[in-house]
Amino acid sequence: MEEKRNGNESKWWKSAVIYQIYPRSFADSNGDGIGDLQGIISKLDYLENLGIDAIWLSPVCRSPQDDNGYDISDYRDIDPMFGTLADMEELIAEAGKRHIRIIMDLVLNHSSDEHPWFQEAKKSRENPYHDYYVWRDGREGELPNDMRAAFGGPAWEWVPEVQQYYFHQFSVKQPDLNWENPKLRREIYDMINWWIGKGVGGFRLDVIDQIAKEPDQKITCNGPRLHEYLRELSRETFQKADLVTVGEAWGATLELAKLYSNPDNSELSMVFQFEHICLDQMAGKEKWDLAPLPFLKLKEVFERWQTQLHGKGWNSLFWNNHDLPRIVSRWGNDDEYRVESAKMLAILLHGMQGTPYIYQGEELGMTNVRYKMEEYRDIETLNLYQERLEKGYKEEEIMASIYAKSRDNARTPMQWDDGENAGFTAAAPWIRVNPNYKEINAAAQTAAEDSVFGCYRKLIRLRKEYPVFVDGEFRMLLKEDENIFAYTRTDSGSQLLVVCNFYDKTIDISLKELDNAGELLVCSYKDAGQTTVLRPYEARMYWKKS
Ligand code: TEU
Ligand code: CA
Repeated sequence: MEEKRNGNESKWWKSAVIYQIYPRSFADSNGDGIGDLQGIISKLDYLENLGIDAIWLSPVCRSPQDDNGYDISDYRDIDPMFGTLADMEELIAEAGKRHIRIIMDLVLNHSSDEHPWFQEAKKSRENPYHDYYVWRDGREGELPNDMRAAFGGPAWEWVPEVQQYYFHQFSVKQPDLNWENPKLRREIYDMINWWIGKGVGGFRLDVIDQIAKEPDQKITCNGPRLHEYLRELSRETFQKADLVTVGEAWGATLELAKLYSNPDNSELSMVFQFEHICLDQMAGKEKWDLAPLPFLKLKEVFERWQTQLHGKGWNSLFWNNHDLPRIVSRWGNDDEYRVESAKMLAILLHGMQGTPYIYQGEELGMTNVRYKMEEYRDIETLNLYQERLEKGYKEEEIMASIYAKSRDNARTPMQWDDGENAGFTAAAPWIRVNPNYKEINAAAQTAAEDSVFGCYRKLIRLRKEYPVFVDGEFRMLLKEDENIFAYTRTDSGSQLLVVCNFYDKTIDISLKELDNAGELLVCSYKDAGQTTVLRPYEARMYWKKS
């Protein structure tokens, strides 16, 4: 008989705000230019002051760092670059004292080719670990099919020792794991339960919608056995503790999200879906093929996910992560209206239903960078540059795409103060610090109520104070308006009203809900201004008893 599952109705993570740390770029404690666990421990008071409830750590397990840790060679040890298992246990304990949970990033779709499993698997077809990975017979130079890897090149790599190809959706050093193999799945579950035993508060599941791949049918996302695997994974691990789990699912649709985040807790708490994130690229093209943001489409996407998951699942709410450009540069204004637009984007997102995620530096209004090519570090960016040069793209075209969409935009060091290297490290940083750190840094903002930091801290507190943030029903207003994003959230006893000018023009707003809007909770400007006029990037959030 299946264990009784506790439903997800009243879970802690429904009123929580989760902060993502990219450890390599957060805080360096030992002067090697790379962020580490002791560095994070030294910043827990800052995070407690911000008011967040959990930290999602990008991977810190042993890794050759081909993809900055998303290529794991030992799932049960910490990479010496970040510290030791003892440091990890100290971080879990110290965060716990501040009522902050630690969420591990689980990379279960693939391992590093330096993992002992793969080192064994490639020795022979009879090796007991051979079928932990996805192999196809063939002849050197005749690929099993024309599938391409996300970081460029074919998705197949020849291994002479076994006269076979192995499948890799990402880099050649990230061989895909074979989830059809129950022995592999058991190894994964045992490892997860080992981390649960260490007191982690949850897991982020890297490209989890790709684990049921079927390369012979050229299927990567949403394979036929995906939800079977997820239900088994949840049953064998996550349901044993009060955890939050969030799956990265670039291929998620609303219907699939209802499976992933089913309130019966049969799979995960929620997923990161990317429909809004993919709007500013040319249809059917890559993220590098830039297009203006279709604002009405953005509103339609948010309205659909807010209304159709209400009571049927749970949304994650995010603009940023370690793979995405910084939102204030992408869809705000990182020049004259950087502060106002960063706050507007925060107010717009944090009024919605779901669990908000703050990516390190987002709470400061950190921006994108425009570096010389030799200053970029990300494998995806470096491969893109070479690939498009070889295809004959002009250098300035390629750089325009890199400035707009490189993952390194999110990976420049956290800007702590206006001292050397922005207080991130005493050594030469692994990647250059954004030169605007003298103006944009935590020290300049943590004491200022009207800073971007102050706005995020207020929004986090409001989510705990007003139940309507968690339970309120979403209703879009002014659907056809080309500049204003406005909505209400309503529960039995109150209403939240959010009105945002998404652009840099001052506009008059005519909205009956403004006539009796109630208390102004937060605004992207210091003063409230005129009720029916929205200044550039002006956002306001009102609350009233209904
Ligand atoms: O990202 C999955 C993924 O598809 C992204 O790499 C996306 O394709 C790309 O960023 C779009 O520009 C996850 C991790 O978040 C990413 O950091 C890893 O590189 C990737 O998986 C492989 O583990
Ligand atoms: Ca370090």
